Amino acid sequence: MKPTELIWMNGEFVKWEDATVHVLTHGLHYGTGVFEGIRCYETEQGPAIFRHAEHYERLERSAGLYYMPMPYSSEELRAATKELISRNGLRSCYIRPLAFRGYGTMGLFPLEAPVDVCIAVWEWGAYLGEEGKSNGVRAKVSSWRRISPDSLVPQAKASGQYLNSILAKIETHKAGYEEAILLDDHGHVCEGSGENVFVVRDGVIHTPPQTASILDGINRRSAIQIARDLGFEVVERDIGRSELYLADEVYLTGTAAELVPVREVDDHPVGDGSPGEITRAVQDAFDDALHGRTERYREWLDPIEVSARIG
Ligand code: PPE
Repeated sequence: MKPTELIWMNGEFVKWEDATVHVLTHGLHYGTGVFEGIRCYETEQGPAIFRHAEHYERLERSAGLYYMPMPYSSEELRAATKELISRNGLRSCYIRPLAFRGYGTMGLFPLEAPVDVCIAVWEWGAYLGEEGKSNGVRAKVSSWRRISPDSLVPQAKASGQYLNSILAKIETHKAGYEEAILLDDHGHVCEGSGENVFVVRDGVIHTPPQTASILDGINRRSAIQIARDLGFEVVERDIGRSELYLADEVYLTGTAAELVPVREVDDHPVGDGSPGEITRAVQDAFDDALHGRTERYREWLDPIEVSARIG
């Protein structure tokens, strides 16, 4: 990764190389952290952050689900994010806020451990590759099931929960695929290792419902609205594994990945093995929304005002 100059840490702007923690940080041992992934895009109005407020609202909710009081409000964190992007001189970037149980107590009772918050920003290109974004990725259904709501909180974006995604990612990578699709504990299609999933059959777009242990993706919601605005029918329902093989089109959405077509699942070509028409239509409209090219979705972008911009 390419370092930037500054990182925001507990209210201060510190040098990238000085943003360090003690080895006995609680979150490092037990995964007691919550985080977000957000993107800032270069638009005609200058740099603008996509669905900024929604991401910080989800961070606060994730923290609450793990009984972690946030020492800063969402408004303070949004202001800090904008200032951080400006001070680093970035026009577009990935934004990673993290709140975690800090140094001071060990053991599984975390409520007395301090909560530290940091925000880092850096340039992050196509998560699943430029080639994947244009021509689609090859995916494999992982043997690892997505974390069940009996054991963890699928709707929380919590650090420790990502060990599940990481096992799935490693398994599929070693098998020679670019992305993992996880089933939920009932065997229904759930999501990618870091993306929500959409399946197109007979002109209708389907995506797993909230009850399928998904992360309630902000891009999932945006892509649903965009597809409906384009006139497509979008249905939230349980999806069987074999429907991935019989689908006309499959695509993934996420902040890091944006919208990525899937061209093969378990070595079965999806449709004719190249991104289909509906995927392309939604992907193009989604890309326009991200970059502020559509009036209708401009309210989803939070521009970095001139006053917050330095240099
Ligand atoms: N499911 C999971 C498990 C997930 O991690 C993400 C985002 C999504 C769905 C899509 O959510 P949203 O970004 O709100 O549309 N994954 C983040 C982390 C990726 C990483 O490698 O780190 C992201 O895309 O930023």
